[in-house]
Amino acid sequence: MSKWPLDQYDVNGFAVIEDFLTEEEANELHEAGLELCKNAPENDRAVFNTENKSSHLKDKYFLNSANKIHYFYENGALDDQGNLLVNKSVSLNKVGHALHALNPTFKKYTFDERVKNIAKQLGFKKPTIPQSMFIYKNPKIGGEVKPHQDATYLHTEPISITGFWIPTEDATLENGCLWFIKGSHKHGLDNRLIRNPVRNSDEFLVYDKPSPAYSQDLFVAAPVKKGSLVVIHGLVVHQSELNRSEKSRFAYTFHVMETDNVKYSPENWLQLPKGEHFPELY
Ligand SMILES: O=C(O)CCC(=O)C(=O)O
Repeated sequence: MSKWPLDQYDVNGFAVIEDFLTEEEANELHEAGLELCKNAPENDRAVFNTENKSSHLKDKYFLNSANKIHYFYENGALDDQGNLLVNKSVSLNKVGHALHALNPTFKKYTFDERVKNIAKQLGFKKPTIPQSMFIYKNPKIGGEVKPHQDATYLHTEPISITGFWIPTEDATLENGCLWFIKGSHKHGLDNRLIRNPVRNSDEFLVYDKPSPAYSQDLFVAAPVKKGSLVVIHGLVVHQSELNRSEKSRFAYTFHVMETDNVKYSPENWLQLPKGEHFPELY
């Protein structure tokens, strides 16, 4: 069992556990990400067609992905008809959001005993897994992830969302590692993304308050080796930069959430159809 740097997590809002996966295990996850890309269905790209009421279809494709494996492309990777403008191998931004439920390899690593042990040490009593993603951050095209707190997107009362982030290749300053504002999990939640209460609006999702302009001087880089686990507090502000390098930076990530005396917000974008439940971690 990996040593768990709980003190580091409490102080900084994130913790790095090196060698969480063996080299072979990280390679297996990496291969699973490559397979997703190879098998990405061509018809799903049609939702990105702007002549075809695209933004609505695109939003629905996103909103309906809680119990599916959906494919999201990099800006500039597709034309208006959904045709590829770049090589397929570098076209994807991410795949989500039910890899942990539907894909055997991602399921195996999400529900691994080592993950359960970390969750127990974090104090989770009845945790579930609401979502998972494979993030590609492909060479030259991999987009930035703007500064955010995960609880902005997956809100619970009280806050309980916790990210588990595992790169399947070394995450470096060059290829877009994570950056954090250390200790920012102590300043509270800045804003929320919610389903738009205004019916018939073109915008399905809206922020309840504008996102703050976090100073870039506050961020520290967290380069990590492949197979490391980065545990991310739901309130810590983090980001990743554009990948301008020649190397990809694949990562598998999922979120853990408490359900014991915790309410998952019905305003969150991620909702399962009635009668379905997020899978329990233990
Ligand atoms: O993988 C990345 O570059 C960013 C991931 C992230 O910020 C998140 O999943 O909350």
